[in-house]
Amino acid sequence: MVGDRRPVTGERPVDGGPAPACMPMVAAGLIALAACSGGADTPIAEEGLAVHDVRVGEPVGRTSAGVYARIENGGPDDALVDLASPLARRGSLHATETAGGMTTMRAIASMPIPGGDRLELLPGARHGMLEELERDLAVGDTVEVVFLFDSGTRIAIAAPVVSRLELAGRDAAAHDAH
Ligand SMILES: [Cu+2]
Repeated sequence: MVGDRRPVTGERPVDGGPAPACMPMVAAGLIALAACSGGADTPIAEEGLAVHDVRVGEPVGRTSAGVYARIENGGPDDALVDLASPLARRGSLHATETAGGMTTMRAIASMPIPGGDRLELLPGARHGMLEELERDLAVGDTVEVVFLFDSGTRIAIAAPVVSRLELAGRDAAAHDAH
């Protein structure tokens, strides 16, 4: 025991960037942990941008993989403009569209996130992609995904590769809650 005087720790990383709040190995502090435990309908209490619940989908055809996340913006209006990863030649942002029974993905340049709002990247909806993967990814691997914002903010998250079954199950459960 060290007595009742505890240091104030971890509310913001010392480099000034937004906290990668859902990474368990980062000392993200009580504010971030509380935010991580909240679902999509909880108020956005953080300052600035925070990226939560990042998952990389099991690659389809081995060359590209979807990226799914919940991004919360407790600061001024911003926009997600790109993704990057050391394991991919490039990233992209996609909208999923269904017309005449055909589902297609269309690249989009920017996904706005107004201040006080959130952006959800979900299977079958708006999502990110890592393209031209440098190596095979397997379920259980960890991939660094960097989220790039219009403001110049960059947030790097170590994200798990999850199976398509798990992606479908989680998002079905999330939609049931609405
Ligand atoms: Cu896509």
